[in-house]
Order: sequence, then C-alpha cells, then structure tokens
Amino acid sequence: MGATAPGDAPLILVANRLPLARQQGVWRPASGGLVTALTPVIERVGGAWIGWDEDAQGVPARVEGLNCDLHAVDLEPELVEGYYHGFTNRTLWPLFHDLVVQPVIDRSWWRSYVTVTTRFADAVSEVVEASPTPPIVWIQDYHLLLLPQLLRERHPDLRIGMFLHIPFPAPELFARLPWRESLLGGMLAADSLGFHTEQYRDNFLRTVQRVLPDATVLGDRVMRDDGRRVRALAHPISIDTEDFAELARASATDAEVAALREQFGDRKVLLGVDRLDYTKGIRHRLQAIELLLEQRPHLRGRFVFVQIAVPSRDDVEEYRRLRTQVETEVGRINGRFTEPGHDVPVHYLHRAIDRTRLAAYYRLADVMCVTPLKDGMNLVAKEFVTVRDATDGDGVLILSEFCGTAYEFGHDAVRCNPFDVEGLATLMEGALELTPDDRRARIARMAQVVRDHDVFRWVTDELDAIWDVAGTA
Ligand code: ADQ
Repeated sequence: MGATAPGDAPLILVANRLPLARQQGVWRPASGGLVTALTPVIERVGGAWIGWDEDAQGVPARVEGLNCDLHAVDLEPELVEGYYHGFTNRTLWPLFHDLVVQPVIDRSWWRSYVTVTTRFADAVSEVVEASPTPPIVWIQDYHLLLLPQLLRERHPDLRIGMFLHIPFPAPELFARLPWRESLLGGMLAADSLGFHTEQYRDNFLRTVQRVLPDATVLGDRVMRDDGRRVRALAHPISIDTEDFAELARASATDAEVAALREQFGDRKVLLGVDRLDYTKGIRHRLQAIELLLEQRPHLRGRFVFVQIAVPSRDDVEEYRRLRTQVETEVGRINGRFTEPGHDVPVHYLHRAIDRTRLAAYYRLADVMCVTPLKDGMNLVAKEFVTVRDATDGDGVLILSEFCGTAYEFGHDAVRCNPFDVEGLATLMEGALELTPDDRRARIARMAQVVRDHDVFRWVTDELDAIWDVAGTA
C-alpha cells in the first residue's frame, strides 16, 4: 500500500535533520518511518527535503533511493549549542514532556533558536521560489515551531502544514515559557497543525485560548484577528506494517531468534527497547525488576530482563547523567542477584541494533515493557505487536498510560502507571501468568489497530489536511 499525495503539488519537507546516513564515506537514505512513508509520495510528485547536517558542505544534491533534492542547512557550532543542545533539548523537550526533568530557561538559547529558524526560512524560501508550481511545505516537530510564521511573512499564499512528534503540554505548563506568545504565533501561521492524539490537540487549543487574546477557537479551528484560519487535527503516526511483518518472517530473523533462544534457555524474557532518554522510564523499569527479584525469590533464575538502549544526545548533561545512573543500576542488580555459575538477570545493550536483530528480540520477548513516563506516540509498541501478529501471535505488551499509543490500544495492552514502581513489578509478574488465549486475542486486536492506521495513512491524512485547509481557507 502507498500514500497518495493531494494534487500534483511538489512536497517540500522541512525537518531538523536530513534523512541521511553516511557509511564508509557513502551517503544513503536513513532508514526510518518518515522516510519510508514519504518515499511513495515523493516518487510521484518529487520534492525537496531541507534540514541541518553537520557536514552541510559535503551533502550531495541527491542520493540513490530518495527521489528528492537535498538542501543542507549549515549551522556554526555556537548556534548548534544554543539552538539544539540548549533550547530544543533542555528547554522545549523536558517542558513538553511534563517536566520529567526541569527545563532550563536561557535567553541566549532563545536567540539562537530564532537565528536558526531564520536560516531555515531562507533555505525554504529559495526552494519555494525556484518551484515551477506552488508547492506544499510540511514542517516537522518542535525544532521549527517559529518557521510557519517566518514563511508566511515571505509567502502569504504558501500551503504550510506542521506536525508535532512529541506531546503538547497542558496550558499551565506551556505558559511557563517566556516566549509563549511568539511560539504559538509561529505555529498558527500554518494552515494545518497535526498532533498524535486528540488530547495533545486539545491541550494546544486550550493553550491558544489562554495565551492569545486575539485568537478564537471554534471546534478544531483557530481564527485570528487578521482573518487567518488554522485547523488543528489528531493524526496518530505509525509504522509500515507490511514491511515489519515481512521482516518478522524472514529466514535471517529465524536464525537470530534461534541463537537468542539458545542464549536465554528456558527463562522467560522481559524486554525494553528505547532511545536512552529520561522520558522513557528506563530507571523506573529497572527498579521494578529489582523489586521483583528482591520480593519474589521464586522468580529468580526464571526470567531475564533485556534492555536495549540506543545512545542519544550524548552532548547534553542530563543524558550523560542518565547513562551513568542506568549503568550503575544494572550493575547493582546483577551484583545482588547473579548466582555463581549462572547468567546475569539483566542484559544491557547500549547501542543501536540492526532491524533483523530487533525483530528477533521482539519475537523472543514474553513480555515487552514499554513504560515511558511521557511519550508522544511510541513506535516500539506498534513494532512489537506487528512482529508478533505476523509470527506466533503470542506475547504480552505492558504499556504506559502516558504515551500516545495507549490511546489507540486501550485495555488490550496491560496498562501501567510507570511512576508506581511496586505496581509495575506486580503487573510484570501478572503478565507472565496471562493465559495463551488471552495473550493471542490481545495481540491480534492491537495489530489490527496498527494495520488500520499505518504510516501511509498518517502521511495521506496529513497531506490531505494541508491541501484541503489551504484550498478552502
Ligand atoms: P522516539 O522518542 O525516538 O521518537 P519511538 O517512537 O519509540 O521514539 O521510535 C524509536 C525508533 O527507534 C523505533 O522505530 C525503534 O525501533 C528504534 N529503536 C529504538 N531503540 C533502538 C535500538 N537500540 N536499536 C535500533 N533501533 C532502535 C519520537 C517521539 C515518539 C514518536 C516518534 C514518531 O518521542 O513519541 O512516536 O518520534 O513521531
């Protein structure tokens, strides 16, 4: 199945990063949901992708496998420090994730954010002006909240959409930002604003009502005094289900599963797969495992917990601290509970793993633990149920109620409050005891939800919204 693009408008996609990876000096398209979902659209209508790259001068105009022109935005290290390591990672990220850690407010970082957005606006304008037919501009995420307005000032009739990949916080949290009016004004210059869930969309609309006196909210529309209308919509992001199902059934994956089974023997496997980020609840999860081992001695030696953590944002202090804390906790648990002559109870891999191995871990897990303290959507949960549905149909998903995916899966997942470590330990124990029929029925229903709302549907809904709203405004 492929996404359809509305009309034949070329697509200009703008994101913090370009979708590129460099291996042994060769540039390739990065793998990932967004690139996969957009490939059929840009195959048809063509387009451009604009984003920052550390090696901006070296980025080629095109790479094989990606039918769009690449435009790298060049940023000096001091700007990256303020805009990326500072404002986006230490101010917006923690604030939009409900203050899981305290956001830092620093005016010099804000100035870098404004300067960087202007650089992006210059780059986008150049491409818009060179386009033979009026394009659609689709902006991704919290790095570029001011961009719609800067573009609107230069191109009053441009079709602009924006999608936020992280939650939108409650009004009283957003209101803590000294630049709250500017940020909202920036977003509201788009034609269409997409959020993962209705809850985030409603938080946004309530924030607009509270912060901007000249804005009127009518249903999902916001009207400004200048006559401009913006639509705010909920479009849950997803995965390429067919691709994951194929990967799950591949013979290379079978071989990986066999090797892992040999490693873990007849022990039950509990699994966590996350970027190493404090929003993902990895520490609380480890504490729940420690409690299980401490308070249920009969479970010792009967299960193993595997945590795969992809390195993330190593340049930011809070992330370096998290890594040290996680590694200390893993060491403590293994130090306390490893029996001489036996394997450790916690396996910790601090690295990105390839997709085949990832699918093999999903196939092996008796219990998948997706327990973020706050998460916009969470694709790992969708990948897990898709892989299991395509193979043995078995497995249990423990899912935090504080992520977007929980709104879609309802009670087919074992829902948890990840802050309640004791409660989490009890749910983990209970998950090991669910009956096979119950497990299979739940996996099948959740996988159906993901199939019905795959990543192609997300792209189609987003692009249709930008087109419709702009067309009827
Ligand atoms: P992320 O916070 O990165 O994304 P998530 O949605 O779970 O979170 O996506 C992570 C992706 O990385 C998954 O596809 C997963 O397979 C992969 N991954 C994780 N650990 C890995 C490892 N060790 N090795 C290899 N791959 C690994 C942000 C938001 C989310 C939102 C997405 C998309 O924070 O809430 O779902 O964007 O909008």
